[in-house]
Amino acid sequence: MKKTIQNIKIEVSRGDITNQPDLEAVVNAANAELASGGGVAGAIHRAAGPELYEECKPLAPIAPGEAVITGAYNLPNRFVIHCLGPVYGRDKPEDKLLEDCYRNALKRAEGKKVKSIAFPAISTGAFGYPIKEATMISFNTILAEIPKLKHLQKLKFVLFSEADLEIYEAMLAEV
Ligand code: AR6
Repeated sequence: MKKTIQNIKIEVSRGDITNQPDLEAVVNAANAELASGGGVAGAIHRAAGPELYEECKPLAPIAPGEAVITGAYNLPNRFVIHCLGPVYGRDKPEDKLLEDCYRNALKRAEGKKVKSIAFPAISTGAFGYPIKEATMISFNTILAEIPKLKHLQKLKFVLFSEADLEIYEAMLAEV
């Protein structure tokens, strides 16, 4: 599903964040050490290759809500933006920290004049954030940031499961 909002194409789609060749940057649902791991972080580090972690090491650790940008190495993109989402029930206030993730990721993208970006559903896997609440936060934050972005033309949410895709599609239909 696609929609254009204030000249930015917003798309929600089911897929793998490591297979987004048309997008300049992909966002990693990272861990504080910016290392490989499970879920998105594991997939991104495996696909990018060991050089990604070499670039990440001196930038770590990061705190919940923070984002850093690196090269993408063997991924078909130019940049990886690593965000540390909040662990639901532990990192407080979790809604504000998740907002910070999306806002800081977009700031890092803007800093490199990124024109297109893909986001996974940050914090909704291993970190346990309920998907509906997290989806609402991601949309609200992105919609609030859009007027400040001069370079971004396309933003895609890449969802791993059909159930998550349906929640994102319902949200995009509403805005
Ligand atoms: N492409 C797109 N989405 C994916 C992919 C993929 N390849 N793999 C998983 N998802 P998670 P978090 C979905 O756990 O909750 C890691 O171990 C997944 O189904 O990757 O922020 C790190 O090392 C879920 O909907 O991120 C951290 O320690 C969403 O992406 C920790 O997990 C996020 O799941 C971060 O936890």
